[in-house]
Amino acid sequence: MRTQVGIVGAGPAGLLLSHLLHLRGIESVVLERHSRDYVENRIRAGVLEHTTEDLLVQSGVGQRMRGQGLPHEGVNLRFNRRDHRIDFRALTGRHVMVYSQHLLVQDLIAARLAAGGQILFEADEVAIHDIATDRPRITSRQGGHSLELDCAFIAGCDGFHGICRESIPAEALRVFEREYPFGWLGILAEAPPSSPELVYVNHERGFALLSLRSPSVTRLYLQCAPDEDIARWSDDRIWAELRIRTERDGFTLQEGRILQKGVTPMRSFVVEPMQYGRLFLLGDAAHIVPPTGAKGLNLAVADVAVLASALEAYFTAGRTDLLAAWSDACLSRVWKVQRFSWWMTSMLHRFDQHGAFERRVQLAELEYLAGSTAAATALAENYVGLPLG
Ligand code: RFL
Ligand code: PHB
Repeated sequence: MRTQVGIVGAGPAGLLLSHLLHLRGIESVVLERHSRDYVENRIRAGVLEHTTEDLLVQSGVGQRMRGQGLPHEGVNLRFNRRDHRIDFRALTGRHVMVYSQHLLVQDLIAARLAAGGQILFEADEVAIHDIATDRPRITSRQGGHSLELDCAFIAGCDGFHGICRESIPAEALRVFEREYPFGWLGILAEAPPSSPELVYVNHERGFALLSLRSPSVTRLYLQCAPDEDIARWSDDRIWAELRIRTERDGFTLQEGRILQKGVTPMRSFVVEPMQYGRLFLLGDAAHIVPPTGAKGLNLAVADVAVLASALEAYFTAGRTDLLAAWSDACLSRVWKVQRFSWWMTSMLHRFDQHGAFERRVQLAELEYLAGSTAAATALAENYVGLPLG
């Protein structure tokens, strides 16, 4: 089999790249290790920047998001049992869109299949070869048959644990990494949101986050140990801890049946460059941010948007300059977003090694945000999304 761009991974990065390439008349094939049902129901991100929202609408896959997504014009920071609202509309003129990542994945799969696109689900033993040459190949096994795909380029959209990044010689990459001494315990619950907007809580027992998915389903997180045993968290214990951390006068936590629970470790991670020969690494394959800034999916979308234009310039005009500049163009944004995600994480979590001095400094930073338009604007413009260019 031959195609122009072989894409490994049917997460948001791989699917959106395939869709944008199709709109530019460029062929691609997506290989995905899991089943369609699995990727369509994996609960992850929920907040889309306005640039992500605009790109989805402009490329014709924003219809359901526009109908069912919830535009949010601010978030709340809760500390010392009081709320301080960061007003995105007033400070930046923009909003974010709350829309589940798994719905976006469903929308993208539907659009690709309706346009005759090829997504090969349950592809085993995916391996990439000859990436330093101009004839890279992908091999795999699917339904007992072996498959070989000759490509002009390969897009590694296979997430943090994928095989593409590992296929690059270690000496060609520089890795930047920070692991945090905590994780997030996340639940999805059948309960109306306790607050119409997200609430990020700094509490002496640890961070908590109130988010939502719809008027009847909430998404809640608690800071926990990075290797927390979820079996030790009964539903009652989760609700009791959430009640303590989110306490404020006049606030009632809405509780309900817990539909799903899980623990996510937190890390910051970047590889440089994001390209080797004819292999490009996009999204979580190239970088991970801690979820406190709600940025992972949005960064993946930015990588994809820039690469789609560079590949278009190559296939329609033979230009290689944009492909050569792609990694640097992405990394400039990646590092700004890393900084923001690290900063939000540092400001909002409990660090066991911190003493009374660091705790006072953390609270002073939050007070400063609550009282200064300049500081609140810096948070707001990063949260709604920096410009793509
Ligand atoms: P994905 O989504 O991990 O997709 C990679 C795909 O590659 C497949 N794959 C392979 N396929 C074939 N062969 C192999 N060897 C393969 N190895 C892997 C996988 O099965 C998968 O289908 O990466 P992608 O596309 O780069 O997308 C990144 C986003 O998923 C991620 O950054 C976000 O979910 C992060 N994130 C959030 N991002 C936001 O922008 N806003 C948020 O509010 C937000 N909240 C979150 C989050 C991530 C979380 N977790 C669970 C990590 C909240 C959480 C709890
Ligand atoms: C979510 O709704 O899953 C969510 C929202 C904001 C974050 C992280 C996750 O910062």
